[in-house]
Parts: sequence; C-alpha cells; structure tokens
Amino acid sequence: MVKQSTWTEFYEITLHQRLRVDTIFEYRRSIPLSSKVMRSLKPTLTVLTIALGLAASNGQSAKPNVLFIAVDDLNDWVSVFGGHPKAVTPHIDRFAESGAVVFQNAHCAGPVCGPSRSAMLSGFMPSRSGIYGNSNNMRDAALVNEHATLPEYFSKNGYYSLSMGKIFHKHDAAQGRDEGQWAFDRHEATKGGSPVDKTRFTSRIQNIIEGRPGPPSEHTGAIGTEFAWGPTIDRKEETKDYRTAQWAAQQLQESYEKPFFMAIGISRPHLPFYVPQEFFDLYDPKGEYMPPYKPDDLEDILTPSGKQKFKAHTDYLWLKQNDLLDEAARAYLAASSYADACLGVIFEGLKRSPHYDNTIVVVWGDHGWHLGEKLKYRKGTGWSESTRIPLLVRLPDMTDR
Ligand SMILES: [Ca+2]
Ligand SMILES: [Ca+2]
Repeated sequence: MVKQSTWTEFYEITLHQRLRVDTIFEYRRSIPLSSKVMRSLKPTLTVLTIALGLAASNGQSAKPNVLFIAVDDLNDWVSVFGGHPKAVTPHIDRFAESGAVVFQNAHCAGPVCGPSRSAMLSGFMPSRSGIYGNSNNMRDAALVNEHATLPEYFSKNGYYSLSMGKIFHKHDAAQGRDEGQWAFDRHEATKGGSPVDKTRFTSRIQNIIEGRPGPPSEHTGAIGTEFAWGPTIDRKEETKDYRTAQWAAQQLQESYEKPFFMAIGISRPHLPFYVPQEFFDLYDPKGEYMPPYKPDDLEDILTPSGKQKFKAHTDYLWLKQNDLLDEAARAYLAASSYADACLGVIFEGLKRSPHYDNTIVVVWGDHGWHLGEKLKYRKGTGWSESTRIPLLVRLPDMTDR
C-alpha cells in the first residue's frame, strides 16, 4: 500500500486537476439536463448526482425508484469497459445492452474506499470535505454534517430508503461499528461469510501457495488486507454477497407505499479473492492473465533530488518470485465474475418485479485496482488503473443514449 502522504500528493497533482473543483455539484441543486449532455460529462460525481437528483426532485409525475449498487474494488476488468480481454461479466454486459449509459471515462473522487464513497454519498469532493483517507470518517467533517447524505436526502424527499451490504466506508465508533446504518430507513446486516478452503488457498502474508508453505521469501510482511485467493468451502448460494443479492431480489418483489431508494453493496472483488470454485473455473488455470506492463516503468519517475520515487510493490515481488502473476490476475477475474453473478441475481429480481419500468439503476465501482501495472498492486495511486471506475446508469424511459 502506498503511504497516505504519497497518494495525497498524487491526488493533489493529478486527480485534483482532472476533476476540476468548479464541477462540484450538490444534491440540492437540481439541474435538468438531456441525456446527451449527461453523456458528455466526465466527472462521475456530477453525472450521478444529476441522475439521482432528478429522481428526488421530480414532483410532477410518479417518482421513479432508485436501485443503487456499489461493487467494492471492481476496476475496468468488465467486458463493456474493455480493461481485460478475458473478463467474463455477462450480467453487467447484458445490463449495458438493456439501455444503460456506459460511462467510459468515469473516475473516482479518491482512489480508495473512504474518500470515494464519502464523496459519492455526501456530494462533496475530498478537497472540500477533507476526507482523503480511509481513517477519516465523513461524519467528522463539518461540511458533510451540515447536509444530508444521499440516502437521507431521498428519505427527506418522500422516499423509503433501504440497504444491505457495504455502501458507506466502515469505521469503529464509540457506539459500535459505524457502517452508515443511520442514513437509511431500513438497514439490514449482511449474512454469511466466504471461508476459504485452507487446503487450496494461496496467501502472500502467510507465504502459502495452494495450501503448502512457499519457498523462503523476504516479501511476506502484512500490508493492508491479506493478499490471498482460493475457492470458498461454501457453495455460491451460501456466500455473503450472493445472499445480499438474493435479499435485494426479494425486496424488489414487495410493494412499497413510497418510491424506494435501495442501496446494495457487493464486497467482491475486494481482497481476499475467496469465491466459489465455479468462478475460477471460468478461466483456464494455464491461461495468461497478467496485463501488459513494463518492468522498468518506475525508473523514469524521480524525486526532485533525482532518486527513484516508487519501488516495486511487495505483492508484485512475492508474486513474481513465485511465478504467480498470471494466477493472481486470474483470481481477481474470478472474484469479479462472482460479483457479476451476484449483480445478475439482482437484475433478474428487478426484471420479474413490478418495479422494472419505474426504477433507475446505478452500478458503480468505488475505484480501480492495479494488477501489476507500474509494478503495483491494489489502489491508492493517481494512475488511471486506480482511478478509472465502472459506472452505468439506466433510466427506465431513456431511449436516446
Ligand atoms: Ca473499495
Ligand atoms: Ca515510466
């Protein structure tokens, strides 16, 4: 993981310039824009808040429902985003074909969970809220506190809000775990886990390869979440995200007195990549999955005093030492395909529900993910591997894309 100060510095230089401050949009201003204008707008925050702002502020006709789905750490390795030629994501692809606008140049407001989600949910860029890192709780920011978050804004405007899965970034708080439950009329705790088959898993921190000790390595120290993958013991139907998706599909069959804002969080492909074997089986174990990268790519990034600014990431060094670069990329692809299958359960639920024709659907990933590009794994950089996100919005009656 790049140190906080490093990514903040990167953010200031790169991202801040790209997402100009004057494009900041607050929920309470509703700007009616045509779909053509929407398509041309790049800053994610703006686009999304316009789509959702229209939903909450439309007083004349029946207000549409909103189904808001966040996928944790899903980068552009989704077929319709073209980030990886071998990605198997049929459900997101079908959703795109069903009339969604696919935002090909969407970037997060901050390339880790907390800042990205806080910006999306508060409507304020990190440069205004001060939420630059995962340790910052958006509730401590005065500016955020003075305004309703996205779910609260819907509740205040005649909506019933309900949620399951990760939407807000989690924080330990005095009264227990703060996962944004206060923002919803109904907040359901997730159920089930995804324990891995310990006889077959691979872990850098523990130096385990396919359930067995790896050769001695200098690259096994802990950095953030365990870099590990393997098949779950449980079958798909018992895993956490799948159960969350099933819950969402069930809730979609209900009738509601008010229009609903339903926020569903899918936790894969966030590390560890523990998903049912069937998703690994989508990818040939002998296939090549490592994205193109240059082994000397960091040598031309220097500090003012002429020293090399960044070193190869520990994850990269361990994977390279053990010839696991392709296997790690395959595991991320498998985890993304599992997330896609969970989205499929939600999409199917919506399709057979009474709400299909009156529901705006938003699908987004909170930031990108490096898989070896720039000799880097994970997130938190100003490079597009970290900042580009999948974002799709489908408005039920929109015919002009
Ligand atoms: Ca994330
Ligand atoms: Ca370079």
